[in-house]
Order: sequence, then structure tokens, then C-alpha cells
Amino acid sequence: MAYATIKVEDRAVSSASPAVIRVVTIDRPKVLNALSEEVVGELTAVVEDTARAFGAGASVRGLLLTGEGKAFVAGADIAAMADMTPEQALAFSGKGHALGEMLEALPVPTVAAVNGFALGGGCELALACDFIYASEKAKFGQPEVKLAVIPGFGGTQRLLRRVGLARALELCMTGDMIDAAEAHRIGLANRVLPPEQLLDEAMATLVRIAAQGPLAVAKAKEVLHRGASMPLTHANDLEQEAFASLFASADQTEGMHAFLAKRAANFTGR
Ligand code: CO8
Repeated sequence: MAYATIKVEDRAVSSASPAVIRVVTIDRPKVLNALSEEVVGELTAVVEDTARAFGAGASVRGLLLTGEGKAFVAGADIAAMADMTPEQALAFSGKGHALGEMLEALPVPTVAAVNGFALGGGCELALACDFIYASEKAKFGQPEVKLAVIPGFGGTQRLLRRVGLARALELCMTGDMIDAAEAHRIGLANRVLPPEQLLDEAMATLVRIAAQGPLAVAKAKEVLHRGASMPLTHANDLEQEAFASLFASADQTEGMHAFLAKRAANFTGR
């Protein structure tokens, strides 16, 4: 598929395996990769395609999201939003929410490799990924109040869930930017890395996950994301059912018997 605002590359995990990691680079560096409707539409298309490919048994095992140039994403495109009506803003925000929910529902792990500014919709896009690896040069923030609006791409709710109410309130109400070290300290970023190691380390994690049972990885992701907004007893029920369902997979038999036979497991995703 040809895209105008993003670059998409499937990178092999190793020469011995058909598995690939899909690397998606947002590519509008002149406007610091600001999210226009077109970018949101293309990201949605690539996430949908990845979900379809996994469902059809293709070997895509992870998605890495990053930005070209000095920004990850400096927010939604302010030029495109400046004259929006409330109805248009509602529709735009809806597209952002749909993308965020699709990323969370994707049955493969997603990493935001935040190479620079992740502001507004950019911070929200990173928050919709399973984990955030930050370059030492990264800067995070929800500066929407400076434009007299609020986050509209899931930021208020995902920040709240990731860093807690007090920190989310502070970030969303001051609009202050924080650096990578602070993002790590408050639990927004999983790791902080020298810029030249960022993509390699994000890839290395996805490659490590790609060696695990794919159905189990997908279930772990699903149970954690869905359980996060459920009462504990319901979330435990979800875990129990997911745990049991994996015992119907060939990979569970293979994984456990390989362990007992002291050999490497050969997972097939079935
Ligand atoms: N939208 C449009 N253009 C932008 C944006 C943006 N968000 N950010 C930067 N640009 C443009 C600048 O206008 C500039 O263009 P030009 O060269 O034509 O003047 C170019 O990118 C380079 O930017 P700067 O010259 O400003 O670069 P600096 O290094 O001086 O500053 C900053 C970098 C601090 C990141 C600065 O550009 C900035 O503050 N940007 C805006 C950040 C912001 O407010 N983001 C939040 C936007 S609101 C939002 O994201 C709400 C999301 C809601 C829903 C989304 C649903 C999908």
C-alpha cells in the first residue's frame, strides 16, 4: 500500500525466522510530524492492515512507531484545526479515539520510539502504544490548554491511567513540557535511551517478544488493556478465561513439552 505521510517497512526478526516487525515512521518533518486527518487516516489503515495480517496467519509480530526528524509528533495539525467547528472537532477527535483503541486492540505489541517532541496528540499517540521508549532528547507534554482546548485523542484518560490523577491533572492543566528523565520517573516512559540506540533497543524488545508464543502475547496484551478499566473481580475472570483458552492451542502443548524435553520451542501461532 502507498502512503503519503508515513513510511512503512517490515523488518525481518532474523534470517532463520519468517517473523517481521513493522516499522512505521510518521514523515512530515517540516511541521514536526503534526497529525492531519490524512496522517490519522494512514495510521489507521496501517494498523487495520496489521490486524488483518495477524488474523490471516501472517508473520507480523510487532509494530514500532516513530517520527522523522526532530519530533515524534508535535501534536494535531494546528493549521488544520484552527477553523474547525465543534462538529468537525468531534469527528476529528473520534478518528483519533478509534485509532487509539485499534492500537490497543492490535494483537501484537506496539512500541512508541519517541525520538523528540511528543506533544498534544503526539503524546496521546505514544500513550496508545503498549510502551514508550524515549530518546534522551524527547520532550512530552499536553500543551492544549495553551491553545484553549484540551487533549482530544485519549490523553486525559490514558495519562490518568498511566501516571495517576495528580500528575495527569498537572500536565493537562499547566500544559508544561517534561523531559525524558521526568517522563521515566513518573512512569510515562518505560526506558530512556541515547538517541542512536533508541530504534535498536525498541526493535530488540519487539524481537524478544516475537520469540514467545504469539497467541499468549496477544492474550496478555488484551487482558491487561481490557482489565485496566474493569473492577478487579471482573478483570480476574477475564484472565482466568484467557488462561484456560490458551490450553486449546498447539503452542501451549509445544511450549510446555519443549520445556520438559529441554529443547527450544517452535511456536506456530496456532
Ligand atoms: N501543528 C501544525 N504545525 C506545527 C505544529 C503543530 N502541532 N507544531 C509545529 N508546527 C510547525 C511550525 O508551525 C513550524 O512551521 P513553519 O516552519 O512553517 O513556521 C514548524 O512546524 C517547526 O516548528 P517550530 O518553528 O515552532 O519549531 P521549534 O523547535 O521552535 O518549536 C515546538 C517546537 C515547541 C514543538 C513548537 O513547534 C510547538 O509548540 N508546537 C505546537 C505544539 C502543540 O501545541 N501541540 C498540541 C496541538 S493540539 C493537539 O494536539 C490536540 C489533539 C487533539 C485530537 C487529535 C485527534 C487525532
